[in-house]
Amino acid sequence: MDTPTLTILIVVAVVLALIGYWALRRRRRPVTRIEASGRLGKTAGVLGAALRGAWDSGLDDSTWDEIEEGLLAADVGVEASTRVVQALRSSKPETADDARELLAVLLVSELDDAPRMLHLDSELSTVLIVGVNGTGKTTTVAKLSARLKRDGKKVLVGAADTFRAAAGEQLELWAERVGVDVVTGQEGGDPAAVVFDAISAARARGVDVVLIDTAGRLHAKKNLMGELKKIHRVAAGDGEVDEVLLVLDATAGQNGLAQVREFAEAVPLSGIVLTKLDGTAKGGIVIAVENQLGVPVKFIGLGEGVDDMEPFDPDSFVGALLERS
Ligand SMILES: Nc1nc2c(ncn2[C@@H]2O[C@H](COP(=O)(O)OP(=O)(O)O)[C@@H](O)[C@H]2O)c(=O)[nH]1
Ligand SMILES: [Mg+2]
Repeated sequence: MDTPTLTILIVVAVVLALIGYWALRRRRRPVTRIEASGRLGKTAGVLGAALRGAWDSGLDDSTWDEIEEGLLAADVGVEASTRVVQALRSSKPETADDARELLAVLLVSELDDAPRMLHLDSELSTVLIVGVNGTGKTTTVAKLSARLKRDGKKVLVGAADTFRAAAGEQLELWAERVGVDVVTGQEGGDPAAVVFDAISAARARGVDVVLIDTAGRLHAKKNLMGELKKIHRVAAGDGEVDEVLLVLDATAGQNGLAQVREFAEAVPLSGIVLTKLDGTAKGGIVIAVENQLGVPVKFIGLGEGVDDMEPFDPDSFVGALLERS
């Protein structure tokens, strides 16, 4: 064999090997795997269980109705559920296994493909945590600071929920437990002033990331939104706020979604932290949230402890929903 032929053969062999390796890797990412499934609590396997009857009776009209009902019951939302079932149906899968695999693909494709990591590239990065009272903002600040600290970042938290003294104390307690600096204000004081102080302190101490906890009382809505805008302005300084994360309680379902539209109008959201997924069987809300707010879910809350938060991964999450117990 002459040299050019040999070269071509080697190149072809390498390309084939690469394609094979790639295909194997794709196959090895089974949609039914999730490390977090144990922690997802009631949500894990919720669709798998609801749909067991649908698959087992063979694929006919009632199957598609049952799937749609299952998706709606899991809080996926009407629009996305209809879209997914229509696509599934019109693709005419021949076996229940094919249909289940396609359902997973369709559900994942309903989710945002925007990057889900935090963008904290500034010399001093600022993260604003906003959302309705009781959704888990303060806990999320604690969880995020623990995670960032683990990544080697120097973190400072600012308690800009000055509405209740207890809110500042709660954050102080967390900060102490996690081992990060905290700046608090006077009860009833101007929250934007706390933000200013927190950022000044962070700059002076060579901090990498400042996390700002805010108040979320909805009964003073107008006031709250004005306050948030001011907080955002102060946090941005001459630049921009690196991340504005909306904390949303998964157990509040579609109602919770309706409540947060005003937040999205008041400040430019960059991500969502969906909390309390351990306490609901309606994990499909992730899909409704992204569909309706157009902002990626970056983290999911899976408990009250400081380590009970994970980055959101669409493949493994959908896999866990569809798990068959
Ligand atoms: N089960 C569960 N509880 C959570 C989660 N996140 C927060 N909580 C609880 O929800 C309650 C309100 O949390 P908090 O951080 O004070 O909410 P905030 O008012 O938005 O600051 C507390 O009892 C938290 O322990 C979560 O992911 N799972
Ligand atoms: Mg709070």
